[in-house]
Amino acid sequence: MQKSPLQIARQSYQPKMPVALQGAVRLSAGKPTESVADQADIKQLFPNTYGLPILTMEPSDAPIHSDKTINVGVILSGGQAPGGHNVICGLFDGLKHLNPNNKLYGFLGGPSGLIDGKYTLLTADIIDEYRNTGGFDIIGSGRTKLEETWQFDNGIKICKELGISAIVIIGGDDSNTNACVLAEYYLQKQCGIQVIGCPKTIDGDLKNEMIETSFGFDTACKVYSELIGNIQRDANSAKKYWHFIRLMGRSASHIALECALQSQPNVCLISEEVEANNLTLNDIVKQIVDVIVARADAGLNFGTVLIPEGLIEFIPAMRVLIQELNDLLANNEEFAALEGDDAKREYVKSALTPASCELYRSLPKGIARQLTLDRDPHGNVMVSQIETEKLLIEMVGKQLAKMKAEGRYKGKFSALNHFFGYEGRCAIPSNFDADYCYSIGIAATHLIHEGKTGYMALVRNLTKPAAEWIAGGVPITMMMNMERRNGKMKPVIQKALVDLKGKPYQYFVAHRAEWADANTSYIYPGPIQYYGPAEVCDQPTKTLLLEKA
Ligand code: FBP
Repeated sequence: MQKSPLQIARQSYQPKMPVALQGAVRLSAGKPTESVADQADIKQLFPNTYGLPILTMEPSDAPIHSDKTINVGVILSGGQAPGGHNVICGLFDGLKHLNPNNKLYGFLGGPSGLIDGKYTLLTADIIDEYRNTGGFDIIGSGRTKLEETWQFDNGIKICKELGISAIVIIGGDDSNTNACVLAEYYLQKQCGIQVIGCPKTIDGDLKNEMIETSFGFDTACKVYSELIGNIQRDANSAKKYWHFIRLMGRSASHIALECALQSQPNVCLISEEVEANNLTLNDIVKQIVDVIVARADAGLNFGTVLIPEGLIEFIPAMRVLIQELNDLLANNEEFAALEGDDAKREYVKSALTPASCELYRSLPKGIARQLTLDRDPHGNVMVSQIETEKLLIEMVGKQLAKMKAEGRYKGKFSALNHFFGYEGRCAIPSNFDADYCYSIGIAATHLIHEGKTGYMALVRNLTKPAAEWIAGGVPITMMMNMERRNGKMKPVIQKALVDLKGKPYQYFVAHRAEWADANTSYIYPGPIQYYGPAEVCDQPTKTLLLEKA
């Protein structure tokens, strides 16, 4: 495989680590924990893994070598996030330090690899090829849900064949929920298989009191912010385009908010705010139009608008429409068999409630069609395929044309659309993500070695230099609550949406008027730097810095 000079150089980058993880560790246990909500239900559903203490890793003088040999299986689950390979490298190195005879197997293509018994033995040669690289291609990823007993039992069978006594699941909130269910089931069955989770997702919504950030968020936001900065510089040079930029992130607006903090665009929409203020699509259009008109009055017919990809689901009326569509289209063979967009559109219109039907009919046909595309395995509409930026351009354009005819707008509106998502998910991990992920992998090894299960590996104190980071484990049940999924109440990890009382959002609110203003206050972050001064290369996200300030 041919490599770029940067790839070659990164292969020998040694991730920075907390002092506590640099040799043997000792676990110190805190008090018993409670789930974040619905304690009685979660306790009943997880009798063996509920209430476990938080664990902290401290340096120990004991020899690191252990006579016990362990075989571990690792799974990458869900969307790619920069740093996943380093979690696996940390796991591999951690296991080999404990005992060179320890083995690490990778289950192929995500959770389905465990169910179908598809795996590979990860050797030093393979691992070395993937150190500090982006992507999940070392073993592949997938979105199969691990939730059925027969799947868990297949897992036991393959683990017994390979002598695997621990499974590490690297995933987001849904995958770690499944990790917890699996840990509980394996304890009940007393089959001797531990399950450890690791916090992954570029979306940044797997965070809480103990998990400061999910890995991948840092790199992905830096990539998008670089691109936004480049576009802003172009906009400020040509002075003729409005750029509407949709950013990945499924539900929460953490990515859009972080990119706004890094690049200071003229407008950034925050879905959580839209929901809290019960805004309609027309309200949102008005917000954007007001900024465009004010800038046009100052002779500036250009600018940037950031749009979180989940926006559409946070507009209350749209949420109702999407929910009706989810219910209508779930396993609907009649709909699937219909030929052509028009027949499908008529079918949908005839089944919706009057209010949703009116909204559906008011949408541009392309967007309405995108709302009826296939759902993901969790039954969610795939927001990454809904071109909200085009919808907004069309609606804003119409409103401006109307205002022009009435003499209320004298500018020129020429808009371009962009969607940044896949560009950032497999980028070469920033130093932050490379270091953080490697430490997560090492921490997971120690949790396994100490016989723990139902825990998520954690590394915190992340705004301090890596040497001062604190490693440990948090019981996954602690992050859980009950939520309605597919019509049933289920135990799930609570998703972290943007906190409207939190410091990152408050900072944004305090500055957005000046960013919208005629005086351009763009920031151009430039590309991620891997070598150079720490203030350029090792900075965590603005979100993390503000949260910890
Ligand atoms: P995870 O939650 O699995 O980490 O995935 C996040 C994400 O990148 C979202 O931001 C996006 O909406 C979705 O995955 C896209 O999914 P897919 O990769 O299936 O197109």
